Amino acid sequence: MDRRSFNRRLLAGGAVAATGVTSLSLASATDAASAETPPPTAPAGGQVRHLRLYAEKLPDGQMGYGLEKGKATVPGPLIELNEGDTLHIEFENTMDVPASLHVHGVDYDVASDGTRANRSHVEPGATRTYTWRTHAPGRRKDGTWRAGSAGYWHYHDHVVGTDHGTGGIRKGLYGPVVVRRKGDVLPDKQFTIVFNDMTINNRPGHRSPDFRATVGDRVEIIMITHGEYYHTFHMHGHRWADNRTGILTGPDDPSQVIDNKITGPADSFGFQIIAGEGVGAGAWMYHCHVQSHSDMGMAGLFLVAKPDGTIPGHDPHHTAPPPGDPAAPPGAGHTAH
Ligand SMILES: [Cu+2]
Repeated sequence: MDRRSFNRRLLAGGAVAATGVTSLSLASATDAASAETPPPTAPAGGQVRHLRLYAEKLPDGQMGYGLEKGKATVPGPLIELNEGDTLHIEFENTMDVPASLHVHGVDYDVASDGTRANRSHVEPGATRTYTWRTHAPGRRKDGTWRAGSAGYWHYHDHVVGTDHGTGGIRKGLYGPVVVRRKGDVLPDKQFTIVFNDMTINNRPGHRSPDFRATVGDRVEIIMITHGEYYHTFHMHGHRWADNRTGILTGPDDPSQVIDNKITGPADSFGFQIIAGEGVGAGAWMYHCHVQSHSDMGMAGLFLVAKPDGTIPGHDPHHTAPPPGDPAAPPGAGHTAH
């Protein structure tokens, strides 16, 4: 992937975080609609990349990461790498409390750990460069197999509130990381869903984000859990393989096919589905399947439209937040898509 498309995908991730939907697509609309042509795949890694990331206080009292000043979102921007890539992140803490950037899954020196324990946090107004490295799988000299970095990972603050970042995570300082292996199938659309305490993406109960796609789109879900509770992530009408990519590698892949997965704090996984495959367009629920949690509002909609844009049986006003609801940022409501 060249630098330009890398940046575009980063920005696409930001759009997902901000509005719960993105209209950007890697493949053309006809590719997405047919699912008959081979999808594009990830190239080999090995690039050195640079990124600026800001930690900011948001107007509603939450905190977020953003690629530009004043553009922080919850979740933070999607950061994508290919195995072998190195990413230097110039991280600026614009807040009035110390903060950090701590990542799961990739390789980093202790200076990029993002904790007070090794003084790799960032004081208010200061900047620090964090370096993440990734590697392809391979055989060690002792003959054992070393896993590659590819996977669905995440980053978060490790400093705000406590030395574990409990306050920062609670307020929204977290985001997704995807590391791909050469040949991994690339999606048309990507959505990040974070169960954080009893919220989805820090939205209050019954105001969870909806995600929108068209029948045939290859949709990637990046699912992360934070906070105090265990949850089960369930999607209606769609299934995935419980393996690294969520896609079966062939008829003999022994991975279990599931539509529900238990997930606890700091877990992350991802998968790709073909929107509406075998089931058609509609307002498909996704939710935590712990019954009291879904009853308290940990549920949203995967809105799969027909090619003409209509969603059978879906009344966009039925579940919309009340007018003037301060919990619904502009553009984030059910009817704003
Ligand atoms: Cu739950």
